[in-house]
Amino acid sequence: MIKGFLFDLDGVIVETAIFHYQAWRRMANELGFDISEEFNEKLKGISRTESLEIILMHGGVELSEEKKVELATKKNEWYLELVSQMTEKDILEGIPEFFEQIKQTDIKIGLGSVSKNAKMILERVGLIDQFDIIIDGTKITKGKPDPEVFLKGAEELRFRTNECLVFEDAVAGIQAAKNAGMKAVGIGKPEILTQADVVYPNLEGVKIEEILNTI
Ligand code: B16
Ligand code: MG
Repeated sequence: MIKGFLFDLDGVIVETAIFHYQAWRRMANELGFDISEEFNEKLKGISRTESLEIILMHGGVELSEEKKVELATKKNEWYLELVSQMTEKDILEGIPEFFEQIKQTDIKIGLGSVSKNAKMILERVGLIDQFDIIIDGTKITKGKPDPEVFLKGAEELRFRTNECLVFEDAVAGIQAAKNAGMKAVGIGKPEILTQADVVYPNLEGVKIEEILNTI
């Protein structure tokens, strides 16, 4: 029986991927190359340091560890400037109604995000109080597709892994759920999220009962 829902943040609750992309693109441009929106797909659910490595490899740029720390810090400052404009209008379609539905059940709500900025973003958009537990980038050492983020989520909720259901928009995130032994609801396109147990474009109009009967 499913007792807990573990939500990814970026791409499921709020659309911060565009701000990550803009900040990484600015950094790449300063280094003399560009990154496409298609390339940005590969960075979804991937930690800041791992994303930087992937981008530098893509641009064929080799840098010292010191310079990498400097660039990751700069990118985060640009990202924070962009997200500081966010309001509750940036919450993705269907989320407030879906959370209302959850409140009518005994299901607990957890966050499973790789982002170190997750709490700040949830506060900005006024959703932080909806969560029973929060696992973010400050609590984990391995990014998705490693299952750590979701295993810690189950542990903090005090549920077994198979009692938790993950909501994810990233291929790496669905893999992390599977690696944790959990079923996963994909948010996005079925042709991309092939490992998800069920896929919806977003949670608008989706009934909890319908999900639980499908997976
Ligand atoms: P930060 P999620 C992930 O969030 C993003 O998808 C990914 O693009 C980002 O690099 C990562 O968080 C780290 O974010 O730089 O804020 O610590 O999808 O796991 O909610
Ligand atoms: Mg995501």
